[in-house]
Amino acid sequence: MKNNIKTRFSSAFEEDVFTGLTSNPRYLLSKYIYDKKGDKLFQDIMDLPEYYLTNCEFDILRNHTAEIVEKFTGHEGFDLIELGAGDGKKTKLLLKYLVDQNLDFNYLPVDISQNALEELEKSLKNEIPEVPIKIQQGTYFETLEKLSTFNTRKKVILVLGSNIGNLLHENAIDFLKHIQEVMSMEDMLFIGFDQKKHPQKILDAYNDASGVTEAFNKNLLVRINSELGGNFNPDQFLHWETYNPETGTAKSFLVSKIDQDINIESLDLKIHFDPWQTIHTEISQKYDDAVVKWLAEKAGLTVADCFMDENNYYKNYIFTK
Ligand code: AVI
Repeated sequence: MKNNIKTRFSSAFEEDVFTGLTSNPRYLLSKYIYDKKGDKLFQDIMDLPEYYLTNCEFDILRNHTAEIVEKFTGHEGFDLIELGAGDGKKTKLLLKYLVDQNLDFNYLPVDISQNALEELEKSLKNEIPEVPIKIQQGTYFETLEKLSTFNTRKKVILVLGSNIGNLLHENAIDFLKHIQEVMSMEDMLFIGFDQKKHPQKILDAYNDASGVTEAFNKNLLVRINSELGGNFNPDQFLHWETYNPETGTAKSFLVSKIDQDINIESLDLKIHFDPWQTIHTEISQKYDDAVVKWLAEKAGLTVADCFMDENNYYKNYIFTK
């Protein structure tokens, strides 16, 4: 039986879509939002007035550059390893300062996409050509392991953008544990956590007036249509955001507006939606100091420092071993 199921799928995407859409309640994994179109929509989200996270983190890095960099520097220089660098807009602030101060460092952005890394390298060569960049194509943990085997220099690992918020606590602890395992006593993790705040502010950030986040969420359906032969009509689904101020969890859903049948050819799957039946698509967790401390300690790490924006909307923490 298990083997039969295995041979049905030719990719993890197929298998995960099948599992999610045949579960009760239905779900799709948010990591699949990010194809070329999803990456572009996320870039657009980061420019939205409602999406405060980017500006807050930018302000923290701009207003505390010297204090932050002071913590980074080691006896023999350091390697700045960024997990999920994106377009590097915020990191460039730090890089510019490091170059201006003539500090001994290498910048090692890690990404699964060679293309994204080459774009980043190209833009850095134009904007701050003095940055010693060594792009690292691969998965986060394989690359971190490789880097710690060959290198004994201090590692400063950057995880910006509250990316950890897309993980359930259990998975966030695993993620931090993996990082902890490759850290030496001198190394540090500099990581962003979006904070609990007025619930309306959070709801607005994930349900913007111009509909970019709606398109981002619905890109899951668009992708299933184009890659797996699905016949979803995204207009027949509502983008719906909830925020639970007690747990700090923002959740995105797609809600069927009508009674409808969906066919996904390459999965040989037909599913029916009753009106208002849901697909859960993403969590964006919000934190407070106590929860961040708990996560760090569960992963064998200590909170060594913390920097925040003037509204306390967002915080970057330094974790050490
Ligand atoms: C990438 N991640 C941290 C974003 C977030 O805030 O959860 C993804 C996102 N989803 C909707 N808007 C932005």
